[in-house]
Amino acid sequence: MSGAEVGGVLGRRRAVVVLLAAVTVAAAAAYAGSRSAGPATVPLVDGRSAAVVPVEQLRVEVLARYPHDTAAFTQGLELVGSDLYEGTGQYGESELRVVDLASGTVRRRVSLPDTVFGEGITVLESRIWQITWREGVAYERDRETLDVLREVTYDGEGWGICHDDAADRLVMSDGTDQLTYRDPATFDQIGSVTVTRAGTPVRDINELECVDGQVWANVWRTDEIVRIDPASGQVVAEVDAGGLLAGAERAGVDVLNGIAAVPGTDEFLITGKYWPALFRVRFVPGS
Ligand SMILES: [Ca+2]
Repeated sequence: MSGAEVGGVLGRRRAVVVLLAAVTVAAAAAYAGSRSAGPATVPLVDGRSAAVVPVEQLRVEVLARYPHDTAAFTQGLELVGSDLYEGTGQYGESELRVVDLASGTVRRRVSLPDTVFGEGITVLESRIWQITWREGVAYERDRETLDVLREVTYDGEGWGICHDDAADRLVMSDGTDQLTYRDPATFDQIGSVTVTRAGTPVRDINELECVDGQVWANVWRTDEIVRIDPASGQVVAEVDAGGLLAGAERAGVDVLNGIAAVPGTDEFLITGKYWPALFRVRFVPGS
């Protein structure tokens, strides 16, 4: 190859690099513009629209630390009195457990079939709903015996579930940006909403907790917990829950997952899949 040819190749390469850089800058500017401007409203299922709301920034204040079973692939978490109800996942390892909060001792446990991957749980007065990942089956259980009373089927995946006392409906996530509303007696779908933040859909909504008519949610593969207005689907607050485990404790653990309100307080319990600890926390302003 001659010097002229080399120069020509280098010149063309330089031109391509300059062109790519220009395209990248333009795309970034367009993205930043769309992010900063954002949509002013989000559509609602009834045809109306809601104004996009600002997102409150929260951080975690740790109040106490309890032991958590490092064999528990936590998928559902709710507290009733001192009984911590925990649903776990993985094929061949899925269970529903009743755990003593302070000691972490498992008081009662039932296993799911090896062919079923357990996901979220929610405790009603005398019953418990436990959903499954890709099996399309929800188990209705007796709260005392944990025995299965009934199995119902549903379409799509199952990730998180909670019972919205105020509206007397189940709220269910499926890994997308959708929350599905269900009849707590029949499990029939009665509505849905798209979760958005600053007008943009938020996917991977995972374990849920219904508190005072609001829905708190883990976002899969992040240390983020969001509070969702179930009427509009909008994220109204986001919690940075990073840094709870010390460096050495993070070996072998999976993601943050599991949020349970402490009834009668403004406190929550949070943990993660295979985490060695469960934290009693309060969400306070600050980023
Ligand atoms: Ca929960």
